[in-house]
Amino acid sequence: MKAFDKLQKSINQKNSILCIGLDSDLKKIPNSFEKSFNGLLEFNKCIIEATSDMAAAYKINFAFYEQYGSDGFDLLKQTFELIPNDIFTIADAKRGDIGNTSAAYSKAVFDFFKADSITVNPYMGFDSIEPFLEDKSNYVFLLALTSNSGSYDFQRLSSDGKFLYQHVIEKSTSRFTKENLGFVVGGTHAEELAEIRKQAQENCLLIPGVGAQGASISAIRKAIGSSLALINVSRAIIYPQLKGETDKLDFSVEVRKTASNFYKEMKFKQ
Ligand code: OMP
Repeated sequence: MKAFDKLQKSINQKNSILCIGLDSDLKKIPNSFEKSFNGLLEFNKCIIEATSDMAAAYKINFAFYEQYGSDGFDLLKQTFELIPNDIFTIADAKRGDIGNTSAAYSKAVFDFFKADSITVNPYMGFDSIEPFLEDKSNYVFLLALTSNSGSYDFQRLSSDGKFLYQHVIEKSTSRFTKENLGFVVGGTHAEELAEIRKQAQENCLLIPGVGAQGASISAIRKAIGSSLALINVSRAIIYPQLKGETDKLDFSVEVRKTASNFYKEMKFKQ
């Protein structure tokens, strides 16, 4: 099945645009989990089992796994395997390089990890993006306007009367189809989000920034209406506030409770 079809199916089946980010860090897992790679895998398993009926997608941030070298690489593979087959997956690897290097990155993400999609940095141009889409069933989220304060450093520089991120969207929507291309837009920029939604009406928007980075869900919802999008939440769901002595069951109950609160605000059809 094409990744784009799976994305739509996953959103429709769950009636959800909630994407849960597995930015899992050994230093931050609760004491009820062993401080080991097995413990970290169990932590991910608990989160997935507690939320898989609400999540339209899981985003796995490669950095949190790569920091552990070969153990992290194994963990990454095992984490992908824990995710039920019908749920859309995003390899948040932010790749992009000269053609043959991008082709190698693409093999790793789509053939080895079997992810449905990848985040790609567009800075090196179309020939750095195309290898990820050689197989037309893949899906790419291009960084457009990121959630961080550094997004003002380059992405908002203007040329020909437009910001750089607007050029990225305009040029890449005319080059690639909505079946293959989405954009990452930080929920912290709700005003620009509304304008980007108009510019790229049918591409899926991946919107991080809710929770730990403080973006407003209602402002995001107002900007995107009921269009195709995923709103990502990582830390605010996977590290819930636990009080006193707790066990794995308490963790899983709390993760579910927090995810349900986000889910209620992230129904696809409200
Ligand atoms: P939380 O702030 O903990 O919800 O995590 C946000 C997640 O989204 C992290 O995995 C970030 O790497 C990622 N992210 C951003 O925060 N901002 C962006 O502009 C883009 C991304 C991303 O591409 O996923």
